[in-house]
Amino acid sequence: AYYFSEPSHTFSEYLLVPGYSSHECVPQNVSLKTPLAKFSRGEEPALTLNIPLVSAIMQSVSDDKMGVALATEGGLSFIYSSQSIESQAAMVSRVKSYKAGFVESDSNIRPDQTLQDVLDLKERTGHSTIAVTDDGTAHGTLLGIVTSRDYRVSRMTTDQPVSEFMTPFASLIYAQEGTTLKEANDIIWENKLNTLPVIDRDQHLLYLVFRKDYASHKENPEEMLDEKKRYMVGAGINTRDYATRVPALVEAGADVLCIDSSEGFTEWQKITIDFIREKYGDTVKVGAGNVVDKEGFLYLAKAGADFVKVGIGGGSICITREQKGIGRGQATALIEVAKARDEYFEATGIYVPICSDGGIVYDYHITLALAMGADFIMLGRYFARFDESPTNKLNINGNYVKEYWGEGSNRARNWQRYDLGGAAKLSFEEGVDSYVPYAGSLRDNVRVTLGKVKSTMCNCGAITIPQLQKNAKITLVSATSIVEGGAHDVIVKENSGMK
Ligand code: MZP
Repeated sequence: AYYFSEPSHTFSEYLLVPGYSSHECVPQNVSLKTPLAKFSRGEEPALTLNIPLVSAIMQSVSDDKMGVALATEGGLSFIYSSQSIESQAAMVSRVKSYKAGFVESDSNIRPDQTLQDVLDLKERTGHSTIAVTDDGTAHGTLLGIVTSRDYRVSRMTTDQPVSEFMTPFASLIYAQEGTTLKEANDIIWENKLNTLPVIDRDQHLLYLVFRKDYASHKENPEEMLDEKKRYMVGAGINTRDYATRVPALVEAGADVLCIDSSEGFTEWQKITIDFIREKYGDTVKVGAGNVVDKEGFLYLAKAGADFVKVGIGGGSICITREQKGIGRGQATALIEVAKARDEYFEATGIYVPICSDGGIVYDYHITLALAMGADFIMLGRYFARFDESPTNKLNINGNYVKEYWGEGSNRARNWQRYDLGGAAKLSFEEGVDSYVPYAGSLRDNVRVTLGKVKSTMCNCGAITIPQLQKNAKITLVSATSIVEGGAHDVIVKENSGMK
């Protein structure tokens, strides 16, 4: 047998050591843009994510609702594959045909933020319209709209007739005072409008709602009534029925596929990738995995995977390590695979992004995973806690929880994920059925999480993910210093602090 010389470690055994932060190292300047599919040196990646988070290929996590919510924030869901081809393809096409809000998909800011904040946000996000709502969310009541045309908040209370404020392409449909951003957006979509005046009871104009890309289309308003914004979405596939599942998902509009398997260092994965390359060349992007060492990574990279997923046995609902005795501490697996990815890039000029899958417990684990070389992170438990996950919200002993179960549990019975050939069945469980604490909306949580990630990146002197990967200083911590890292030697008041 081969013995690894080091024990394998997990995220909680590491900390980041701060580096020098220049005055430009502020969270507002941080970009979390990251490649999703492989690219050659000097070229731009064909697919990128605006935030490095993807949701797990699981029944209890990634359906079309989750797909829309996460894509709105700049991430991506992989719609679960342990369902019929028809229903999975239908979920994909529902995300693709979602009537993405023109304004809803823009950034919203709170009323207490200054015009300069709005302008900074517009600059950073490239949005042509920023909505100001009373609670800073897409569901809040509109207070004003900042457009790229004149950079002013277009809230106006005036005695002048509405028509004086109408642009040549403005509609004759008005929304009443108190309309929420979401409602205004729905009216805009349903009526194929580009502008919606919102008026008070006396018909005075309160504000105009512009569709997001109004400015770029103002010379040719007809053009914008054929096209609509389409969210990116991924989909899981397996190494059994790919010959029929892949074409259906491609037809439904999936932007990227991923072979969903608990153990990816297998010929089945190569056969599946070969099928896709023969039928579609490089036009269909497909990730593979999961692996936990250099050998596994190289096998899948050479087989033509567009990205490689890392992690065996670290998922919160996973009992693979207990049942089969296979796996590896997630941090160690990631560090080795990231090194292999960099060496492969040096040798071939092809950068194959890697995804750290499973085992994220605290938000800082995300930052650590990025620093250790992950290009993006797949999370199950994290997303299962939100309103948008497909599972029931229950009240257990006075606390709200959501259900969350593994793909290898008897409930999901995703035998294809654990398939090693032979008769098709799930012969023993590798996952559990569980509850996770309910945590509210995806949007609010993702924003807090990414706020922490950006802040830590700045502490490490990095405003991009590649800079973090290059500059981060990471230390293993002793068991005693882990204790020192939490509140200690005090009596913590109830409800104080956070998980
Ligand atoms: P986590 O974010 O909940 O810690 O882990 C999610 C990951 O666990 C998934 O992306 C998948 O790789 C893995 N998973 C899903 N089901 C099982 C199982 O039943 C599992 N064992 O390990």
